[in-house]
Amino acid sequence: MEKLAPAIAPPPGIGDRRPSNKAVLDWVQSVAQLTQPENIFWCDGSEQENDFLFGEAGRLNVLIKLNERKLPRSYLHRSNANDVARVEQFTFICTPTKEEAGPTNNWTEPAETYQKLHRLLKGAMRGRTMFVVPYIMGPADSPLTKVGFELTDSIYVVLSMRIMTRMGKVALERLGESTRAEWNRGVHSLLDVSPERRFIAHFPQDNAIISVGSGYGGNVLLSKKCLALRIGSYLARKQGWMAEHMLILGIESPQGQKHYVAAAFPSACGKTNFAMLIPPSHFAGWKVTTVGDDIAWMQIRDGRLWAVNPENGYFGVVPGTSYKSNPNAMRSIEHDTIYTNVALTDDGDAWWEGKDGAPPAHAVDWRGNDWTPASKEKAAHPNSRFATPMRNNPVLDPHVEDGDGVPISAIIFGGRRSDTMPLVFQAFDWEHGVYIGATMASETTAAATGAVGRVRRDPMAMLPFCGYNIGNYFRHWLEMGKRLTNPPLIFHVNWFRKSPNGQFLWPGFGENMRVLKWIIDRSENSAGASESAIGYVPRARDLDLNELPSVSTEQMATLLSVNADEWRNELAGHGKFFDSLGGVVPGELQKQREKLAERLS
Ligand code: GTP
Ligand code: SPV
Ligand code: MN
Repeated sequence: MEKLAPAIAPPPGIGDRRPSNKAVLDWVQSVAQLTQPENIFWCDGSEQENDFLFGEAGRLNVLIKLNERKLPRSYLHRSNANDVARVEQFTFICTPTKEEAGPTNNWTEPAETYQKLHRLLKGAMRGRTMFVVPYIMGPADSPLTKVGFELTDSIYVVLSMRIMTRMGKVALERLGESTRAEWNRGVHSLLDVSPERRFIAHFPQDNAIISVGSGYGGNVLLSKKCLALRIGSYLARKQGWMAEHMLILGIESPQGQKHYVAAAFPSACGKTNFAMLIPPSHFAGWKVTTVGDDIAWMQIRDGRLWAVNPENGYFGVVPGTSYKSNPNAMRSIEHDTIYTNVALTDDGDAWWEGKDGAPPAHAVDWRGNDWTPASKEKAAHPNSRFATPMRNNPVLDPHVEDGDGVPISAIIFGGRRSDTMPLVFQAFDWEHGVYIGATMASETTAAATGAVGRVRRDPMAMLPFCGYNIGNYFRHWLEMGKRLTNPPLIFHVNWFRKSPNGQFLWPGFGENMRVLKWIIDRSENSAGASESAIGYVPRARDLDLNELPSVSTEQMATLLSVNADEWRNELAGHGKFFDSLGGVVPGELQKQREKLAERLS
């Protein structure tokens, strides 16, 4: 916890490189006048600056240095125990009218919200340092790339932003001198880290974000969910592109044929793991590479959809990560990583539930309390996370810096469903695919505060991230489909179907390659499927299941089954969801639901 961290005093040459854009300088001055920091630290993203700030963060107990031999240049951060995940109930879209925010967002009136937040920010940085963090989202030379500035009183935020974004000089160069340039204004203050004074407010029309009262990742790294998804989706519709909660991966055959796919799974439902997949030994010569693990910005070129990853690092779920489940993630977090809310072993190592090997005999848990294997509490918080630069990833795709992006052959939706949803199925066409995305659901996870394991509709995995009216968002998807002459095929996957005794039926992780291979083959027209009421479903013989010993024939049949009773329930769920949106759902999607009902009857 760092709420009490006092102002820092940088030596000459550090923290004093003021940008020259007049609009930025004026805005920083106005926020400083409001928040009254002791001093302003102008970040340039340099190595010296980073070293200095890590040193200060250690000195001020904002970060704990981990064992240098085991985890070089890596640190542990503990957030406040009341502040461990995204807070959807305190997240607001502040458009001039409530209709623009739509039925799925919390809305408050912009002028009133500014007033309320400015009251909270008044003098909030007294005795502290305000950091100015310039950053870009997207490769330096991409037409999609956006400039953002985050003003924050948290050193943890600054150090994390340097991992998660391209930060510093590169942003000032991209911005230039024009006072009319488009850039995002982000203001963050910890205040007193109280849930009573915790608000994440977005002003899409102003390209502005104000986040107060939290010090936890997704609430305060304003580049990520706030800019790249909420404000991003709003800009994307206006400007004719897409901002999506999707991983992007490349898959290359032994013959050198390469495809890219993008996949939208809700928070903590497997994007990072899928994006770093290592094919099982049976798939000798196949290679999977990561473009991105959480966010895709996509545009149309030559009738195809092209995607860039706007981020520079991964803010990934730690628990369950091991050399067995995700070796590439493990290698990525062996150095230069900030861990948040994991346990600390007596020899300065990081530990979490699901890590390889035996648990330590003693550790300090994520709250800072003593922990032993006999403890009832978890050592690491279920939503503990790593922030690690993407260059640490041993399978980083070589085209990750390409400004034009990579061409997408397939879009995959998916969620955590114990029942109903088969392992994989394919939409009949784009419009049907949009329906599948619009009605997808998932059991809730620890990534947001609130109940875990409750099935909720999460359209395109964007429920918490769509920065405008969800009906218009669906319309935008339908419009994009009309402009695509060579659209990606659309699929739905479910790694999480369970047997009646509650065991996962599918081994998942690397074995998901078998599903990915079918998806790729379908886009090359070289794999079979049977046509069902819900879409094209592979038969067991259409999948490569060789050397997959852990799944019996009966299990496989269940995994691929479309159960009529379950689907009638599912259909009713779709209807209830559409009704709950109060008339904003496009007619095309209502028609899709009627067609599904007919096929099921
Ligand atoms: P966000 O960063 O919150 O957007 O999440 P994400 O979608 O990137 O999820 P991630 O890959 O971090 O996975 C979250 C959890 O799901 C972890 O605990 C994983 O171990 C688990 N998981 C991922 N893939 C699989 C799978 O194929 N099968 C099973 N059973 N669990 C999986
Ligand atoms: C998610 O919850 O989808 C995340 C983590 O990717 S956070 O950045 O905290 O939102
Ligand atoms: Mn995410």
